[in-house]
Amino acid sequence: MTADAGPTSVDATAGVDAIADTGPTRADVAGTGGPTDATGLRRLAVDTLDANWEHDHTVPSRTLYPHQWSWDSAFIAIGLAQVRPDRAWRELTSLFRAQWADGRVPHIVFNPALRVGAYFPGPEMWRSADVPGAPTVATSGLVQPPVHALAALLAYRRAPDPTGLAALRRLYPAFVAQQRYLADRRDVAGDGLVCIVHPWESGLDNSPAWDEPMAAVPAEAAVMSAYRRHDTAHADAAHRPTDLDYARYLAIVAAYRDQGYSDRDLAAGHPFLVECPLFNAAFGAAEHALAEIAALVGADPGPHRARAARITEALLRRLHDRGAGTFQPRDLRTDRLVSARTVLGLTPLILPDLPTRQADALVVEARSARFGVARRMDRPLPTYDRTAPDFEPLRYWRGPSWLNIGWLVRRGLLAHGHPELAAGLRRSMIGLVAGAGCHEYFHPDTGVGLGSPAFSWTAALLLDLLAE
Ligand code: 9WN
Repeated sequence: MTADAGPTSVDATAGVDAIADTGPTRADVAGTGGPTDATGLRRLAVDTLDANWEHDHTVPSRTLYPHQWSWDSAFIAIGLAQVRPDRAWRELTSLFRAQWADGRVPHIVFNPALRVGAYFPGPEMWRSADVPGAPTVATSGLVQPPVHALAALLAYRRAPDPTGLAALRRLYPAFVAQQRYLADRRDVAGDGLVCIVHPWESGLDNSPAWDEPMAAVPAEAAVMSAYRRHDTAHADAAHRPTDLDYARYLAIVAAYRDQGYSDRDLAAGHPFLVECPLFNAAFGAAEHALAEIAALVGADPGPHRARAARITEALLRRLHDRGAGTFQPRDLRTDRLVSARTVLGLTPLILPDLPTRQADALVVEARSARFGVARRMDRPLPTYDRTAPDFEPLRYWRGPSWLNIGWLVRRGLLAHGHPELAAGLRRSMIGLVAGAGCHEYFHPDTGVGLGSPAFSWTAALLLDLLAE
């Protein structure tokens, strides 16, 4: 198959029970655009990952995102571990080769072989070469949720051989440095949580969660006339962030870059400072994973367990909204929790030490009409409260369903004793790909495929779901 040439769309969230519940048997998926059985789905996923493999990493999409992305590589490694374990380790190794001297893992590692303009904003905007401690290869200066240690642990569990153990040994100090960077340099409020300095760091770029903090970032949509956006040449502009969003994204990048990406004095004037529940849940989950990796590689798990407990405690203290029964981002510029109910709030469920009371409240939120998680889901999990007046079923992270988010929430449901809900979510996610192919995201009502039709983490996480 050719990259970005997957099937387009159609409804098929029902009828995958045979695949979802009993493994690789024929499923009765009526009138779909994707394969109809587990073997076909697995083939599609492997073909997608193979087509997107680029010398030492996997691009998220050949057209929209032709470089290496940080949290994509983590999700991708989880799937690769099943079918191409050597590539799973190369994926993580190439990403961490671009780690900065301060420990930050950049959210984009640019492929120097690609032409200028292959992605916007490219290396000319980030200018990482000007920063002492940045690697030789050009990168962005931002980070993304630290899901890499968890991914490495899960990859190793799928392929527990000497090569994997050697890779864990090599990567362990890099994961520790990644966590140390976040703990030491990004705890802007001094409360034990990580602060993100750009919506791109959340991975859910234009989530309604960022509307309040973004409204305070001074920028005019008109500045975009000076640039050529790459994304809208490959995807419908109505499904992407707006020009005003992009103008603000660029203004925040410029502010951070012009300080040399130094994290000193952020509180004094950086235009976007937010504590995100997903980012911090990943930060805590990383310490849990590192405790297990430490035990495997002969290091001390104790400090990781202690840090994990402190992160969960800080999340509860700072981001838990008791009235709403969910977690909300905190805007550090106003010191207030944002009010939009997004799927970000459900993700602390991945923390195994989240107390039962708060975990139960999250399950209530997940099952509510806002998110619709059920044993038999009639619609996929949306990224935003589907009852909200500004729910947008087509626009990126403002409604559509994404597999990485469903995959995280499903892990959380399993961790907190809800196997039937986890099974319902899994069936719904497999149904999305059976219906539309390995799309980047999906319409949260119809399951129609949106964005890139050959998206790597969809393929990788599908493999993981099929193997369960
Ligand atoms: C900006 C690569 C990345 C994902 C993000 C997703 C999107 C980039 C973009 O694509 O972001 O980083 O250009 O829109 O929001 O989660 O890592 O797949």
